[in-house]
Amino acid sequence: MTDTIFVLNGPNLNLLGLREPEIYGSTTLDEIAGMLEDRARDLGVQVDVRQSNHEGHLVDWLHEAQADGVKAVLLNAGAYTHTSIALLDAIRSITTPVIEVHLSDPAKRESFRHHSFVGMGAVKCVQGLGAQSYIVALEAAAAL
Ligand code: CA2
Repeated sequence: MTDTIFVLNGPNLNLLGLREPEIYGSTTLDEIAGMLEDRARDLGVQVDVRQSNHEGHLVDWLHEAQADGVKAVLLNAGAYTHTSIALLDAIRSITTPVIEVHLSDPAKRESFRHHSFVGMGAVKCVQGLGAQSYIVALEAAAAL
């Protein structure tokens, strides 16, 4: 059966392409989903792209990734990256590998973005490449 990769997106990422394009680019989340589906087809995997503004949904989806036996999770947890011990606990509670993704490079931004709880549990981080961060992360996930 074809391997599935979850692509989970956190708060405010539904606004991608509509606000702050100087930071996050002008590509919408739907367009990123389309780019991921195209690349996934070439890589022989399938993607399931989701977004929520609610921390608990992201926790539930991480548990679902384990229960469904998905190959890997790409996680752009948005600002929860920097605040959420619940997400770190969820990542640590599953054996599914999680790859952290960011459009911007948080290390080059405000100091409150420098710490990542997600990064404490993730196997890898891809950041600072705009929408391309997701593609590079998908390629890494498919190769796991
Ligand atoms: O660079 C990233 O991908 C971030 O995860 C984006 C988060 C930010 O809190 C992280 O530090 C880095 C913010 C996502 C907000 O998305 C928006 C999109 C369009 C307009 C406004 C916000």
